[in-house]
Amino acid sequence: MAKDGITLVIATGNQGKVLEIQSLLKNYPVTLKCLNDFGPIPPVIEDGETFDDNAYKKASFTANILGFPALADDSGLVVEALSGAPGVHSARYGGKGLNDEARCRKLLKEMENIENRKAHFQCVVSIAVPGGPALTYEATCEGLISMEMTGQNGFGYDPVFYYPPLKKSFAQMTLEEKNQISHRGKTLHEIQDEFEKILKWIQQQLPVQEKFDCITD
Ligand code: ITT
Repeated sequence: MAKDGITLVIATGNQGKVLEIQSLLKNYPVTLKCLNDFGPIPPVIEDGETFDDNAYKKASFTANILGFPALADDSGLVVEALSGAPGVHSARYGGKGLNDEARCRKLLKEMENIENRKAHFQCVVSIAVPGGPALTYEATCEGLISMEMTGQNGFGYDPVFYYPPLKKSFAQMTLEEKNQISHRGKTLHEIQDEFEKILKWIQQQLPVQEKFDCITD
């Protein structure tokens, strides 16, 4: 499918998300850019109380600063036995200094001796235009917190999130397998279904480019 004039910025600093979103939108008529294609921009303060709040903040902040429509994802792992933690704080669980592996280990430690392993990933995607409104899509994926880390693929909590229908952790899946069933994959599939309408909506929101004639003599 030919790309058309609309540029959409994938507004995330998380490379794992970039790869999944690029793969899900690669055949659609839009030019995808990521934050690395631009100079450094200030970080968004993610102080919203919900995934919706934070997704909207990231999308509209990026669209306003860069002047292009932007798509942001706010997501996280919601664990039933931990009253929904780490939830909206998934990226900062355990404190700022931890990496993905240390956060997984902390979660497994918290879950030691807990029988109820039920959890779900939640994803909210917001698509915003500069200075204007935003569209919101969301989906979840149910699974279990495993007893140990398994698999090498993906990012974040993938090694501790076991998906019973495929008998694999997210980190044991290929990108394509994960994108079929994950919270982000399902959200992006909904977006794919409406993509033509979304592109029309974006076009209507963008200011009309004025044309100026040059005087050459
Ligand atoms: P951006 O805000 O720049 O998009 P981030 O990583 O900080 O990057 P979030 O604030 O949405 O993103 O935090 C989401 C965290 O939830 C993420 O860092 C992972 O730890 C976890 N997470 C979300 N989706 C995941 C997935 O598909 N697999 C594993 N962990 C995931």
